[in-house]
Amino acid sequence: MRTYDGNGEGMGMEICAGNGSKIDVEAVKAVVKEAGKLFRDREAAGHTKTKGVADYVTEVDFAVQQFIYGKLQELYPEVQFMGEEKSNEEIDRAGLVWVLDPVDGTTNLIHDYRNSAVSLAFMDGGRIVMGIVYNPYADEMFWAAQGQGCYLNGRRVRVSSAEKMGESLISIGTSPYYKAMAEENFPVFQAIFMDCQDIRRTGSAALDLANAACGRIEGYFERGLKLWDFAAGMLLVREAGGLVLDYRGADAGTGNVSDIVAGNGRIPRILVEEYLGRV
Ligand code: 2AM
Ligand code: CA
Repeated sequence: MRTYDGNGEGMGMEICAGNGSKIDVEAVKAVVKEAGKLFRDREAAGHTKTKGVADYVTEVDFAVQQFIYGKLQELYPEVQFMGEEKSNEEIDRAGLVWVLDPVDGTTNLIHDYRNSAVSLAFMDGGRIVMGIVYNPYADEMFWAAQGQGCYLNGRRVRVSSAEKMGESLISIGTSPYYKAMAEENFPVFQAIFMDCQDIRRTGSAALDLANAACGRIEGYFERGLKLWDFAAGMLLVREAGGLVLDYRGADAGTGNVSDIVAGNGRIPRILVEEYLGRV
């Protein structure tokens, strides 16, 4: 990937993909922001379907996906579209792909807990080259492109510099859709809780990663995340100077399902070495 006018987040910023396609960053952000208005529809949020254990979808999820899909198809018909609420069997990962989670934090949305986001990544040849996480409740737009840094509402952000567990706020992921793992997971949460400043459980992987990218939390981990949960947030964290690892301490990849340990430049290593490596 190459970028035009390489001054980070500027007007007229474009992402140039391998095949000559040009993505207008501001236009894509505008589409995502517009879609965020659909989160306000409380009636649609109340119309739910169960996809699996603790795994739900609402009419808001479908509406957001349909809106973004329609707009991006109009703007970039050559780019494939992977979305949580559709079949993705035909996707050729060697090409250009949007990876969308229309609502990350669906359980929060159902409860009007106001901690959910749109997560949109752009992949070129299997690599994530742009990521957007938008929290419509706080009107916070996180954006990163490969080699360009990470930005929150236009301001450059970086991960925190904490090096010790005792000064760290850690967001835990309970993997509620794999309840059988609770017996292994909860003792680990307890061990981490005893050593860190405090723990949080937010219900949105994309926002946990965004919050790590801008230094609000030092670490976040969860097993069995799907690519659309973490694709955009992973780039945010890395472009903000942080780590996104798997449970063995290797750099996390872009597989369809992954265990993720993310955060600043130090705490994810401690989490893997002292707590999670044994899971
Ligand atoms: P969602 O809100 O888009 O469903 C909460 O633990 C995190 O895990 C959220 O980011 C949530 O995304 C995601 N999640 C929910 N169900 C999942 C499933 N079946 N597999 C993987 N991730 C899931
Ligand atoms: Ca979702």
